[in-house]
Amino acid sequence: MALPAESSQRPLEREHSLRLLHQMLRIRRFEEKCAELYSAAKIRGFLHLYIGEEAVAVGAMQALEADDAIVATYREHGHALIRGVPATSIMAEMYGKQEGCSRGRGGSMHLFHAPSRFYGGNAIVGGGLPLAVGLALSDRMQGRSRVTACFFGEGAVAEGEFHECMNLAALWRLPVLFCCENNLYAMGTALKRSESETDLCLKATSYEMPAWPVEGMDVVACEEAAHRAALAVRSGEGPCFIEFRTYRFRAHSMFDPQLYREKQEIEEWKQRDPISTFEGRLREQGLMNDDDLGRIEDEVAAEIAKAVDFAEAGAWEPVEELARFVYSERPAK
Ligand SMILES: Cc1ncc(C[n+]2csc(CCOP(=O)(O)OP(=O)(O)O)c2C)c(N)n1
Ligand SMILES: [Mg+2]
Repeated sequence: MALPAESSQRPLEREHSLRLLHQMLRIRRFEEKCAELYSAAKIRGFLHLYIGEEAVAVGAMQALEADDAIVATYREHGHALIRGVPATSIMAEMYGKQEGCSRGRGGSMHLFHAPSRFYGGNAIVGGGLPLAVGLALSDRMQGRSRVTACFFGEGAVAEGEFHECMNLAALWRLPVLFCCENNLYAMGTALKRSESETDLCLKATSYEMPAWPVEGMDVVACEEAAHRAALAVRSGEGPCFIEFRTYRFRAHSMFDPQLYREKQEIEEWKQRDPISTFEGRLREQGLMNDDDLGRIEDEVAAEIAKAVDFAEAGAWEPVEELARFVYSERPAK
């Protein structure tokens, strides 16, 4: 029997709670804008939205320090934003402009920003896990007290890489915080159709790694779990695994008729929207009023408008530069 997901009953503090709400709204509004720009053919290629899952990235990232590293999947716009990658350079990347954080060469699925230690944006399912283990190994060998947070979907547990990474990270007690975003589907495949054992924590525990499930629609529960896990990882106890139980409200990507799930199921999960439920909780506790929410929405709207203007004004990389970086450049002598 899978464990019940941890939720949070802790009393909330106003300033911090408003910051959490602000962060979740930044992701939601940024991605709503991306969907609109995709329809207008301003953004091309693939686009995977995180809408519905915002509490996971926002909550989990609260436990990370500036020096820690992050590895994410192709559903990573929110993680990049919260990590501090400027919205302007993310939007320019979505447009394919050279001012983008990956010089317009990566697009939506390959956001990358070394100054924030944000190592992608990885399109290959499970592909981020070995990167995270390698980053953590390098920290361990150089005696640095850092955490690498690795976000991945539950679809990755079907990959051999997942098991190799769990094993090595646990065997060598590497400082990795494995953040599994279990939204129940890998494209159109429900977890229960592809896994003989659907208890993901049990898989991690079989590698002798502490693992527990968390209510992924509750930003405070996500934050508490991440703090607890990051503390253990940072203090040298080895890796931890958190299963964030969440749900994506939109299609897998922009082309997906969603024939694999019932509309009613989507509607039921929307009742647990991490943003509106948190807003409700704050209002109930007298921690937020209409003015607060209006101010936050205005700030978010201004940030996104600036990002779009920046991307619009950006330049395409000149054709002569296209082969640049195929080989590394020698530093000037
Ligand atoms: C190795 C590999 N196999 C298949 C794909 C095609 N693919 C893209 S997304 C995806 C589903 C992944 O689902 P999950 O890990 O649960 O993440 P989610 O999209 O739900 O966030 C698949 C199979 C891929 N990108 N990489
Ligand atoms: Mg999934």
